[in-house]
Amino acid sequence: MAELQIQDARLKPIAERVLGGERLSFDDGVTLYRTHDLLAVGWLANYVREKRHGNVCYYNINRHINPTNICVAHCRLCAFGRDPDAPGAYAYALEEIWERAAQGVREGATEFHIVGGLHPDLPLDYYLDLIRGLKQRFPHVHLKAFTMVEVHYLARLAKKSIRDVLLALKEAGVDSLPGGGAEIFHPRVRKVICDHKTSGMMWLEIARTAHQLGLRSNATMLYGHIETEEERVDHLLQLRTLQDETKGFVAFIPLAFHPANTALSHLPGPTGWDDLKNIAIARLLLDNFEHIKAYWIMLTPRVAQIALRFGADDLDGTVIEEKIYHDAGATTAQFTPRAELERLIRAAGREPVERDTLYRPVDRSKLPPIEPTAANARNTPLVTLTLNV
Ligand code: V47
Repeated sequence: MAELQIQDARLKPIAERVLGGERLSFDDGVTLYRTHDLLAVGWLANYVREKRHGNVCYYNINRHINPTNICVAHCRLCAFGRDPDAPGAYAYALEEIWERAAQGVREGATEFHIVGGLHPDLPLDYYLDLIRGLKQRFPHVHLKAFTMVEVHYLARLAKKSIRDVLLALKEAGVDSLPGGGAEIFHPRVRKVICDHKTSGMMWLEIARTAHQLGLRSNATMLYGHIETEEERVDHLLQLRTLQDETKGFVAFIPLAFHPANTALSHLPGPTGWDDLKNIAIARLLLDNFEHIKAYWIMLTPRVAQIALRFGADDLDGTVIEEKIYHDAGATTAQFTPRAELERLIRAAGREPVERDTLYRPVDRSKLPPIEPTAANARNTPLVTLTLNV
């Protein structure tokens, strides 16, 4: 590995701690965010990344399913949620979700990533039936479903405890939870960007409960809006503390804010510099997280590829039909074929490994064959049924 060159002297003691395998502090985190010596920060993050994962870069074949975009939360950060009578509002019938899922399976999906709006009328049973139906039809596919925020809302609607809702979801077939809804934990920020949403404390408490019940989860941080550097570090260290306790987080995903079509559209959004900084600092502060994901949908494939030398070891998946960022003006594709993900990874000098949701290498010989025509089928329009519940 090339020698580390530090231009900002404040990074020297931090570099010594990283190279000595010591944990970084809150102040170290703030210094890392404040420095302009991005190459030194990236070098250190890459050092940690290569120590853990060598040259491997993971990706998966997955399909996003968003059962509904009807949402009562009205988060200012979001362009996806709609009022029930707003143009473009939808709630899929279960049959339609299963049909979309079948398409995903034909395309080789090993994971369904299922998140949606907080619908005022869809009962817990709709979600349990959705999951049971998927598990019954596609038992080999991992169901990564419902954020802590959705779990909280479902518990309130069903007048059940968080624990009981998580247990019911697990029993129905949920295998793990995605990392969304974390945003920035600090109440000052939440009050502005998502004031009606589950609090940061509650998000962490639901993650703790899920982990205690044997449901692993991811964690995210939404950056590039109104948050300060201190609030980012606080967010990361709260995740680190919980991970010390439960060891339940699988991967951390920094999410770049896309302002278009949101109530915060006057904000400029993060730059490429912020993107690489957030990947690298996550890798350095989250010493108890195994995986840092460069989510290409948010970062663009080009920045995500560079992130593979700044601390990230995963590009996420083929995705298919991403709605949340595309409603917020993302111009990336909604789908990247497996061959293209592998090409991006190889071009960055890394070795692609197809993984499942829990980062076990996928043995394709044990799975149904990927249909050669499936990539074209993604454009087949599906009839959207509106539910009356
Ligand atoms: O929680 C919403 C974010 C998240 C916007 O667990 C926005 O593997 C940017 O969590 N601009 C949902 N971001 C997505 C998510 C995720 C994605 C990929 C993988 C995983 C995983 C999780 O999207 C929300 C919110 O933080 N979001 N609106 C927006 N305008």
